[in-house]
Amino acid sequence: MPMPIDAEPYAIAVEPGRTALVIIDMQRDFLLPGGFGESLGNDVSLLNAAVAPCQAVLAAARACGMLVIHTREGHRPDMADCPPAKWARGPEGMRIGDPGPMGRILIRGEVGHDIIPELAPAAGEVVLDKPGKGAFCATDLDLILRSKGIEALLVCGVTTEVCVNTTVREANDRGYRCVVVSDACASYFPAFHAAALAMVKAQGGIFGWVAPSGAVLAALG
Ligand code: C5J
Repeated sequence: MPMPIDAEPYAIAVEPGRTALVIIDMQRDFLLPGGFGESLGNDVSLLNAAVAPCQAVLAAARACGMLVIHTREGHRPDMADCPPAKWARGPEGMRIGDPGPMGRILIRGEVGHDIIPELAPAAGEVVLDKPGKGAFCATDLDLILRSKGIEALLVCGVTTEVCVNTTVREANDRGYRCVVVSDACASYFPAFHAAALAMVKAQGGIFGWVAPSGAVLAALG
């Protein structure tokens, strides 16, 4: 049964069985002090506004049996999958792989790399480790989605202009219809958040649709 979502630039109907909720990088390393986000000089508290809307959309998606995918940006402990050009960002001693208060920054298996407890994945949900900003780069996400017959994505997470936007662009080019849940995404830069949402829905929805969590909840409800 298609669910119409009151979105911009126009309403979009999605079928729960052919739609996945993708929650991007709601990791301690981005949301809490001492992680990668802060190591780059950001005020991590700005991201926390997205937590409650994400929780609400996650609960609704679970209730209607939707496929849920949680992504985590990070690297192998030996950092074989971290390109030097990425590693070299940020001040020395606060780079990917360096020790921080939550373990080595952005390294798989460390406390900081994991998803915040408020959005902990449930048994059976997909947890997708990605080395890049986009969730399709060097991962099996496309294979998972196609194997499950998914054609539309509800996208939440952080940050709106980096990993959310990159993933939506990758997904759009692969033929998925994407709805970005505006208040369930956040950025260290409010202006970038607004611009990133505007880019998605501009020109008749050039990369996808944008809807607040209230509209998504009303549709899933
Ligand atoms: C960043 C992300 N901002 N998850 N990662 O480096 O957006």
